[in-house]
Amino acid sequence: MYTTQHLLCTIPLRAIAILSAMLAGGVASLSSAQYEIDLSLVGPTGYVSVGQTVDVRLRAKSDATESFVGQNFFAIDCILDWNPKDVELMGLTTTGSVPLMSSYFPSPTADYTGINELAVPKDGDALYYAIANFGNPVSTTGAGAQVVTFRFKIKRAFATTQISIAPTLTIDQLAETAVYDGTVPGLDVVGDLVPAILVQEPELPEDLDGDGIVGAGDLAVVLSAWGQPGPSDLDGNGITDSKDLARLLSNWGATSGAQ
Ligand SMILES: [Ca+2]
Ligand SMILES: [Ca+2]
Ligand SMILES: [Ca+2]
Repeated sequence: MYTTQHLLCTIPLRAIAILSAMLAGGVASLSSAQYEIDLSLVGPTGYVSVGQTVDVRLRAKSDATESFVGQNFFAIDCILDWNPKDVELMGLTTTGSVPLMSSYFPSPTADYTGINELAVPKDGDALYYAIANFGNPVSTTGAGAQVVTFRFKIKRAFATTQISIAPTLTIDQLAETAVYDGTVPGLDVVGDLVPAILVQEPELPEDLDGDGIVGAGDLAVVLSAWGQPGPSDLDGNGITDSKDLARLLSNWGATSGAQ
């Protein structure tokens, strides 16, 4: 009969995490885990532009409100989902991230789910694995932990595009986004999945209603948002005011390719 120690010596760590998760299925209600770990993709706060390479950080944060308790993770399986016409996945970097034993896209030959069709997947979905150093799970309390940074290149013009984390995906076999805690048997403690939204500067910012021409519809938007922040704050001084009205009037009748 195999002892636990024997198993640890002969089974890859990845398999231990999966085995632990399988074992957890029957005893989840007995677990002491109280908190989930939310995964967020965090992109640039400003506008992106065609040809630019942007960093999208994967962050893991315990949903505990107190900073002195929370949840650790031992391993993360993360399914990325994006529009391959809008952006191209270029790879990942661990610079600035928490220390991990492994942080990678499983190679196409090792990825039994079939999600990773290339070493750096290009078709709009990718499977990423993070594994903590053995015996040293990662704390996600307080501000949370930066797990890894994905690099994307902006391929074409768009208003917005979303890079998200899919809860599940089936190509060859069912894959699930999961966060394994460090306990034995391990539990999946994944919580909310938060996407990154990339935004490009509009070709014609004064066309607030998006009909392709600066006109009465846009004037109505400015007047209805008077004194407030938002897209109608064209000069970015924090409120919609006479400066924005002047800018709109000076572009009256201008058209964009959207018309
Ligand atoms: Ca893929
Ligand atoms: Ca308009
Ligand atoms: Ca303004």
